[in-house]
Amino acid sequence: MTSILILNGPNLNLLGTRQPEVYGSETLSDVEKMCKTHGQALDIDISCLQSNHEGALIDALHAAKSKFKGVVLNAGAYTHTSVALMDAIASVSLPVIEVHLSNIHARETFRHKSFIAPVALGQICGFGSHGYILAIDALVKHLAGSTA
Ligand code: DHK
Repeated sequence: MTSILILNGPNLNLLGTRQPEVYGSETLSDVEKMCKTHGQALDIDISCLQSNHEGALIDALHAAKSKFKGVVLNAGAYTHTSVALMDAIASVSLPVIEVHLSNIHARETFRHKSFIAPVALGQICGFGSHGYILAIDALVKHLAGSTA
């Protein structure tokens, strides 16, 4: 069965209470449940992980290589700062889709730069939690195409 990792970075554990006007009122657990339910409908296995630590996210990407067919990644603020995460994604050669709840391009200029984008399959932002569903669908379609 195809398996996908949903990987969330710093502060996303606070979803629901963290700036709901920007990030929405759903909790991370709500978002993860929604992803898992969507996975069941598509007959794919969805695993979820969140960490506030850059190294833990890198370790998760390294480990993902042998366990998952692709990753949906919201790296939070590390998106805009982390060469190490960019290198980890490039090193594992797994398809990674970058997701953000908010439209990072309509926010402060420091959020316009993504170190993830150049090594990601694509970027989805501005659609709230639905972005994770769009990313899963895009990844599944990509994986079907790459094995056809
Ligand atoms: C989440 C964060 O934590 C921010 O640091 C990013 C992203 C945007 C989001 O919209 O999901 O800048």
